[in-house]
Amino acid sequence: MKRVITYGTFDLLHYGHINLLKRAKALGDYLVVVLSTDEFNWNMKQKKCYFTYEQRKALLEAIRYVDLVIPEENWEQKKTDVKEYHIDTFVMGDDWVGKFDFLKEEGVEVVYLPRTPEISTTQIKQDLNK
Ligand code: C2G
Repeated sequence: MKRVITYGTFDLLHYGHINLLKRAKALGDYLVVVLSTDEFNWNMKQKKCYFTYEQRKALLEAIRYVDLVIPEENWEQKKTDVKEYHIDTFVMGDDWVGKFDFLKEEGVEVVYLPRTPEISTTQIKQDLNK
């Protein structure tokens, strides 16, 4: 049982997120998604989410590739998360390339996947405002 983990806000869920989750799940058998809480988004990522944590969690739990959704409350929890959830592989989009290589020291494979081009929550909001 190969266990994979990934992190994100996943607000205004779109096909770029789905592509990431699909490819992450394909790297193992069980996918843990660590979902940024509203507080973490606002205080640490300066992101104002359209959907609340509970709404974003429900959306993610409805995705066939996702096995478990847990909260992301700070930048430091990754080291403990990978131990607590017996993670084999950590996956993020390549906008984060290199940022989490320290997890290799925990015996975790670190994989950065190409982002899906042209789609982003920011783009969606801009297009809707036109
Ligand atoms: N993503 C993607 N293609 C896009 C948009 C997003 O592959 N067009 C990926 C991102 O690279 C990320 C995941 O989808 O791996 C979630 O994206 P966000 O919700 O924007 O996540 P982010 O705000 O980068 O949070 O501790 C890490 C942070 O929580 C990551």
